[in-house]
Amino acid sequence: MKIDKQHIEERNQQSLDDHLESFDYIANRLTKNGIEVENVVQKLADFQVAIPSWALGAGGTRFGRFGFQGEPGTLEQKIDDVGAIHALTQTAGAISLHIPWDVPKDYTAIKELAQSHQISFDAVNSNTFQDQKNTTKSYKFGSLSNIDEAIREQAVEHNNEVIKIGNKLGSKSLTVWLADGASFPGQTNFQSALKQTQKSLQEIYASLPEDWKLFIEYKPYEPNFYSTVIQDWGTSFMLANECGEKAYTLVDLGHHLPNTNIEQIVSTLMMKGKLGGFHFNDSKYGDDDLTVGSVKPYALFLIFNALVYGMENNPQNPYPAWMIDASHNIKDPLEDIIQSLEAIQEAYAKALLVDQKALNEAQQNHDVVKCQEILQDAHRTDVRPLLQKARLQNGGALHPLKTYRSLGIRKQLVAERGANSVATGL
Ligand code: LRH
Ligand code: MN
Ligand code: MN
Repeated sequence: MKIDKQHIEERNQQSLDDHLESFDYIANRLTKNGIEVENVVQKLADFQVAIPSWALGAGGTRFGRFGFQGEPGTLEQKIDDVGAIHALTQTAGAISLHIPWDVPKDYTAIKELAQSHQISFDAVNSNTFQDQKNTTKSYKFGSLSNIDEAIREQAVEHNNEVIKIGNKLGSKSLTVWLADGASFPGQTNFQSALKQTQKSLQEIYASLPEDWKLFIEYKPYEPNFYSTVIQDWGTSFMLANECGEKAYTLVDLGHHLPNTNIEQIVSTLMMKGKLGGFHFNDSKYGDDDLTVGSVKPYALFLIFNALVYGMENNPQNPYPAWMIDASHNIKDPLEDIIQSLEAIQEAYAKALLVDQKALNEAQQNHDVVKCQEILQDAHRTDVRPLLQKARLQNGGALHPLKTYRSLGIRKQLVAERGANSVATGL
């Protein structure tokens, strides 16, 4: 399945006048305020977010899963889905694979297919939170932290294998997320679990190719409910430092206890040059993996404000790897991802509008009201015409979601794949 560029252009023509009118209005207003609009649009056009292979099908909960018709049943189909999203949004130029859910059979063919969609391979993710068919040891009581050396070795070996697979595809980073922890007090010894994890990560780090990065993800709870070995950014940061300069912390928005100040975490990590990757989603309670920006768009804006500041002021921090990490229980996954991309771009655009100089001055003067006004003024600006302009510039759709629907993409996918196809993953 491939979307014809011509069809996108035809749809764009229908609303081009409306777009130009609204773009002119906002561009004039921003220019008057000293914003270089072209510059903002270019930054938006360049901003690319990886799509995880597991977000293309229906996720489900432990209470059940409601499949979505036309789900991608193979890696090829997953790449096609990302290709469709990218064609419409021009913002999803990469896919992130989870191993062993997505082991390619024919590497050359897979790479060619991705190339034909202008998609690259972002971070590869290892999986030691589920037992695999071809393994003999169980991860029920942990993987990299396990007290049993043979289990740790199996988990390290799996990560090494994932690096090899990623290397053949052109990936440049490995993301490790561990479910390791304890569900009951006394179940594990905190110190030995952490020590073993550090040792195992150092072993994986030793197999990392020169130009690769290791991303260490943290999460406070789930699936273990009493403790998680890598529970917070501090633990991840410490482990990254123990591994070496190619190891970084990965921030997943859903992996924080309620009301955590994530923008402050972002700032600290960037100041220390250790923010490597980012997983976008939104949540009401925990790791809900909801559509980005659907619950707390202002919090997302504040996080982007910290990211923009870091990207402009912290050359010690590499350009972060962006990814959506979402799961869809009741929506068409592709529509959900399109909504997420729009929310990410919106928050980024608004953060780019923040008058950093004025904010700094207001901070120096302890003018708290002005500080808040500066942030809210940027946040209240309707930046959607800027997003449209960036997409138009790259050959995408002015209105990705409307175009997705009017082109009947889901119908085409169902016709091609059937109503009962099931995506591998969560
Ligand atoms: C864990 C997580 C991690 C996994 C993905 C499937 O909650 O965020 O990134 O790889 O979900
Ligand atoms: Mn994640
Ligand atoms: Mn998660």
